[in-house]
Amino acid sequence: MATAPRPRGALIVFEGGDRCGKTTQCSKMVERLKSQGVDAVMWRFPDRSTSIGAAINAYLSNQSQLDDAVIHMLFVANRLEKRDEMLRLLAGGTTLVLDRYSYSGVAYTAAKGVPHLSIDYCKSLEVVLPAADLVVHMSMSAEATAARGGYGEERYEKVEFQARVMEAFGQLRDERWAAIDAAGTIDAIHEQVAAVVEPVVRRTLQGAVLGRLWD
Ligand code: NYM
Repeated sequence: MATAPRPRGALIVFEGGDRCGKTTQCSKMVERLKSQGVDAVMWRFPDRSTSIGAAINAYLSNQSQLDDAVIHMLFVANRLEKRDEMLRLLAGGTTLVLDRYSYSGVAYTAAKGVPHLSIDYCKSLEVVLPAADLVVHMSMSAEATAARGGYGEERYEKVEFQARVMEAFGQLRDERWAAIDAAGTIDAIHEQVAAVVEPVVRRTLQGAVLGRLWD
């Protein structure tokens, strides 16, 4: 008797402004899924471990200056260089939990207000990437994140800019988005996150089709 193909993994994306607690929530969610027997891994974008990622890191830590279009392309390339591995993992049944994805790419660049780097143009560069099954948007005001430890160390960590990033995220919101108030305790936020993530993971394992970004 032929064995049924292994169901694909879910693509779960966490988005939000700087210092909103995404990384903490991503890793807690992955641990929770694993404890339930779900094959899950966490990735971060930018992936600073590649040579493209090293150039991005130098820019973010103010060690280099780059044209806005160039740094945008580097962020895009940093995701595209991971595309094959993402598709392979998802097809093999691994659930990927991403700490940032293309939504950050579009929102942070759009927040710069450069006319030739519009939201639609930025979106068009990444249509070959897989769509998220769920975007968990950790929502917090720019003023509240600014009060958190370490704020201001990296480029973009300025209240006025972050407020524009929040606005741009608002324009990307669609039916796959779940907004979570990121201002509570770590455990309380985790419970809210789990309540939106777990049904999507279950649904995906039951055979939901993997889409393409922005379709
Ligand atoms: N960022 C992140 C972008 O500007 N474009 C992107 O495509 C991505 C993925 O890099 N300020 C910005 C958002 C953050 C910074 O910080 C990455 P962190 O703390 O590693 O998430």
